[in-house]
Amino acid sequence: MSQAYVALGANLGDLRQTLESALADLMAWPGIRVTRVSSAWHSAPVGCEGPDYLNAVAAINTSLAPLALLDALQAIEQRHGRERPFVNAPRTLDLDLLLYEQQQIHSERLTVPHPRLHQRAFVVLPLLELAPELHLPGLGPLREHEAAVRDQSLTREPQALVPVLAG
Ligand code: PH2
Ligand code: MG
Ligand code: MG
Repeated sequence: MSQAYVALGANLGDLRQTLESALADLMAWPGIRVTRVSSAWHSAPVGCEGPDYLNAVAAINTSLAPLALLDALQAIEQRHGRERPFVNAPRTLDLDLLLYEQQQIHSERLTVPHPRLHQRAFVVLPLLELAPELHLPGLGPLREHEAAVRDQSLTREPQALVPVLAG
C-alpha cells in the first residue's frame, strides 16, 4: 500500500454535495482506502476567474500505481460531469493527485508533487490539517510554505464533509 494525497475542488453546482459524493466514490473505488479528510475550505479562485471554490484534501492508502490512480480520479471527475472547455475553466469537480509517497514523477500525463501545490493556500492549509510534519519532495517541509500563502483568502467551514453517494 502506498500513501497519497488527493485535492478536491469544485466551483460549479452544489459544491458540498459534489465533494461529499466524490469522497464516497473514492471510498468505494477498488484499491483506494480514504484514511482522513480535511475540513472543507471556501476559497476565492486563484489564477482564474469565476465563482468561489470549495476545496478539501483527502489522505488515502492505495494499491494503485500513480497512473492507475490518476485514471481513477479522472473517471470520478467524469461521473460528476467534468468538462474541459479551456484551461482552469470553472468545474463541477477537480481531483488532483498532490503527492504519492515521496515520489517525484515527471511524465506526460502526471507531475507529482503537483507543480503548484505549495503556492496555493487551498491546498497547503488543508494538507497541514492532515499532516503537519509532511515533507514535500524537492520543496522541503510543508509548514515552511504556510507564510507565503497566508494572504490568500480562505475560510474554513465548521461543518465536516460527510461522504454520501449522490442520487
Ligand atoms: N483550482 C484551479 C485554479 N484555481 N482556485 C481555487 N480557489 N481552488 C481551486 O481548486 C482552484 C483554483 C485549477 O485546478
Ligand atoms: Mg486543479
Ligand atoms: Mg485537475
